[in-house]
Amino acid sequence: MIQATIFDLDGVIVDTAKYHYLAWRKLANSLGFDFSEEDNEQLKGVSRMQSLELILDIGGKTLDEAIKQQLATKKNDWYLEHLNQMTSDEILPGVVDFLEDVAQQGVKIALGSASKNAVKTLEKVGLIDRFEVIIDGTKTTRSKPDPQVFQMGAEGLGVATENCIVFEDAAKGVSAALSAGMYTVGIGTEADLGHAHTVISSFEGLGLKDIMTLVEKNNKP
Ligand code: B16
Ligand code: MG
Repeated sequence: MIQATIFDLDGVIVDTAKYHYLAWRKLANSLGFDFSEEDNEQLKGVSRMQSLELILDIGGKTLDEAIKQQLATKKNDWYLEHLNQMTSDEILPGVVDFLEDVAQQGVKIALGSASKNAVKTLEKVGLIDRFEVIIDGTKTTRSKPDPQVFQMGAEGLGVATENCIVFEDAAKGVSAALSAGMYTVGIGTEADLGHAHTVISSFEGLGLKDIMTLVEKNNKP
C-alpha cells in the first residue's frame, strides 16, 4: 500500500540539468577545456563536489582542495544566475496535476534531492508548500546511489520504506531508491533507467493509480 511519494527535484519536477550544464561548461572553458552535453549525463543526481571531480578528470586537471572549493562556488554563482530567473513556467509537464492527485488521495509528499539549492528552486517555481518533508544536499552525508536521502525522506514522513514510491530521472537515483526497498519509477528512457520498476517519459496524463498499475504490471522484484 502506498502511503508516501518521494520526488527527486532536478529532472523530475523541473529541468535544471540544462542550467547545471551551462554553468559547468563555463567553468570547464575557463580552465581551458570543453565539456559536452554527453559528459553532462554522468552528473545527473551527483553532488556538486563529486560533479567537479568528474569534470576535472575529463579535463585532466589535478587541483588542491582550496582551489576546488573556489571553483565549486564559482560554478554555483553562475548556476544561481539561471536559477534566479526561473518561474512556474519551468515546472515539467503534468507535475502540478500529479502532485494534486497524490495529495487528494491522502498520500504524503517528500523531496529527495542531491541539490543544495532545492529549497530555493521550489520557492522560485512556487511548489515549496506542496512538500511536507524536504531532504536535500544540505542534510545528507552520502550521495546517490546510497539510499540515505530516500530513507531520511521516509523517516521524516513517518512511513515505512516499503510503503513509499520514488520518482527519479538519474540511474544512480533509481539504484538508491531500489536499495532503500521502495517502489521506483524512472522518469526518462528504458535504456537509461531500465532497472526501475517502471519507466515513464513524463507525468502528463497520469495519476498515482495509473502509475501503480504500471508498476504492478511490470512485476519486477
Ligand atoms: P547543487 P537532484 C542534483 O539534483 C542534480 O541532478 C545534479 O546535477 C547536481 O549536481 C546536484 O543536484 C547538486 O546540485 O549544486 O544545486 O547542490 O537530481 O538530486 O534533484
Ligand atoms: Mg534528478
